[in-house]
Amino acid sequence: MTDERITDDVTIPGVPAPEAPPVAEPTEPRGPLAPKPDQRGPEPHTPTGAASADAPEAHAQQGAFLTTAQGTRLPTTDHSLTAGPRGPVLLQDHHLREKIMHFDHERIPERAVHARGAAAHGYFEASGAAEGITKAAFLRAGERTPVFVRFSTVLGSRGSADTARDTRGFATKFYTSEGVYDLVGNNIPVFFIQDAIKFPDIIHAGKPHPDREIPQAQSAHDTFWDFVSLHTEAQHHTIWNMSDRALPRSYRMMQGFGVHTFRLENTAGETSLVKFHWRPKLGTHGLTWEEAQLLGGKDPDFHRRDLADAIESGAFPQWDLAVQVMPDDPTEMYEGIDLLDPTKFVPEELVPLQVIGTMTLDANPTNYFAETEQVAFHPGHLVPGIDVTNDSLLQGRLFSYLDTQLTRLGGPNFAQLPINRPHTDVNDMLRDGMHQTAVHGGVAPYRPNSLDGGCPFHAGAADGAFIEVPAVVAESTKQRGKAASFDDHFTQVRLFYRSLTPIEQQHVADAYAFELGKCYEQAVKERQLQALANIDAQLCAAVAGALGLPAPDAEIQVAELEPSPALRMVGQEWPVDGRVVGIVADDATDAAALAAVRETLDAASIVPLVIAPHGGMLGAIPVQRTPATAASVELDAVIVLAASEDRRVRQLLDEAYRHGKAIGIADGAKTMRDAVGATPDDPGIVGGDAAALADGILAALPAHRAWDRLAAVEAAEK
Ligand code: HDD
Repeated sequence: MTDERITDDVTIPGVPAPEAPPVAEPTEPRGPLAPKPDQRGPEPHTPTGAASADAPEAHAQQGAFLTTAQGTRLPTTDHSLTAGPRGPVLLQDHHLREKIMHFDHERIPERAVHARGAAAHGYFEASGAAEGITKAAFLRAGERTPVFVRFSTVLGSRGSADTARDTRGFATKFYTSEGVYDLVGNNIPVFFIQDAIKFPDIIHAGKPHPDREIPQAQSAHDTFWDFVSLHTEAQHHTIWNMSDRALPRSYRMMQGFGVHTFRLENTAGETSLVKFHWRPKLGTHGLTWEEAQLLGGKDPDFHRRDLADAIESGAFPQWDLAVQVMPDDPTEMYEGIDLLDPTKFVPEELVPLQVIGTMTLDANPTNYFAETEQVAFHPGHLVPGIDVTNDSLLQGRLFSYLDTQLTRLGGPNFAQLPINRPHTDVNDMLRDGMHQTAVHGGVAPYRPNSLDGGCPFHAGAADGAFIEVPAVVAESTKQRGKAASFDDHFTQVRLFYRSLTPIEQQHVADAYAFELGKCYEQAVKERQLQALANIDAQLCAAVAGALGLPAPDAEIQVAELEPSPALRMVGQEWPVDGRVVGIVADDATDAAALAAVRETLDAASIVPLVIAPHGGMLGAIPVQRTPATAASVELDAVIVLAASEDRRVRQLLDEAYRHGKAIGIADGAKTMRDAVGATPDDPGIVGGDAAALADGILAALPAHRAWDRLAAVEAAEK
């Protein structure tokens, strides 16, 4: 047989084939590239329980030659087997059928919620401060535990935009020596509903309308507001969603909360009620609503790109893990707050945070599907020393997270997927089932047995067994309904709103006005205005005014609490690592000045992006963006070294000005300042030589924005 039937060149009948260009492709078989150090996955689990990076499953592909799934080498993968050069395709083409069959089944169902996410590997280091409240081994002083963290949006599909106004998931898998512990939290400390039985309902209301499947990844529609105005327990979570917390600047600049109260137990058997908090070292920062909307089009991958880029460049994001510790008494209340009600939080001023360790994310996933998509979290993945409480939202979750994986991951063996495997011995007596990959030895997967040497044995407390805290369950009557302490749906909502700074309050009012302005149903808008009247009369008046509707009076008395400054995102200064600063320059820009600005920013761990009229180089300095590819929304600040007549560059500067970003304008580029209506006295506007510009930007960035300018611009634009 010759290879006459196979041609790699497309030719036109009757026209001689052109001379083949020199071949640039590799011609010699090569082995697979060695994985880079940052491409490490969780260590594969060997039969002995020891981790080995050399195990075959560490590298999914081996050998230099293309093969079938059965390992048979292939001569080509570009041509089906046909009867003659122009004839029909033969059914016997085993390679074609295998390839297409596999492709046809590449997709799995996306998560019912939190479908869009991005993840990273890292480690958690315990300070030991938690030893007094929990016996969990991974929280002992000096313990270092591998982690995998997945951040997500809740409502959107897998392909939706990162910057939608939404709650963010913050799920952490700790591969501890005592088994996997999952802390499956959000970036908002309260939840929409008090009971898991309503979860399908709130999600049905938030997801796109079932007839036209719009809007995607948004709460600005009738069914969402219908639900939250009818189930007023949802008002608390909703006002957090209307705040800038629902528009994070970055996953790296986002808090995380365990939401529920957990019961911790120490080695002496003493228990306490605990709330978990992740505190980002870079502070908590938001986008403006306009930035978020622009990014939805310009860079829908903004958050996942930011996370991956930061880790790849070595700017490893870090969070402190902190706890609020409340006494475990039979009331399960603290200062009037029902600790079993997930629509309530405990203000930090009431119970201060105590840091118990630090998490660092230092490696990007090697393969999105294998890791980020297939990771399966579950609030019931617990380790000794951390137990659940009777929070009925949490109790329902304990069912849902296992159950959902049966559809999503196709069977009960998802714990064997590399990303989900514990980094410790597994001896579980679970057998068979779809996608079983283990070859279990022995004949007696039951106990006690006399045929496999009695193994596995029961563990006692001394062997690190997970033994439920013997919390007393009061003898009671079966019922459907909640305690009276769950009835207050407004006090903490008012507390949240009244704790914010004026500009944060303004953004909340603007968000309600936008979202309700997208609703069609008058009754829904009016019902939500009634809820706002109960929260704050001024907030209600502002939103009602924007909607052109009368502001109702409050219909209930809501208690006034001392504001909680910890709820504010504005007013502090934070490290600026990994921030992005655009530098507008051109061929006439002084090369030394440009180099000096870049170096100063680089030394402060800031990413400088040179924006020039053309790609390539400005002298010795590479250009990263042109007017066609630059966008204000990917920048935290701008330095203008060269005036530009380009409409797109001026628009970039105009947006940066309007969004309150720090702007440095060189003396020679003052026309740009005038073009966007800025004055030298505006907050966050810096002038001077190159050194002064870079220093000025470094001084302005820790506050995140020039808040006074932003407030003035937003007020003027109304
Ligand atoms: Fe949930 C996924 C967080 C209530 C049912 N949830 C999911 C994820 C996060 C949360 C971060 C994504 C995990 C990942 O990245 O794979 N969920 C929460 C928080 C809640 C909460 C903080 C309240 C405090 N969830 C909740 C309830 C139910 C669910 C009450 C059902 C009764 N959640 C699910 C789910 C998901 C999920 C359907 C979808 C995919 C998955 O679990 O693995 O089972």
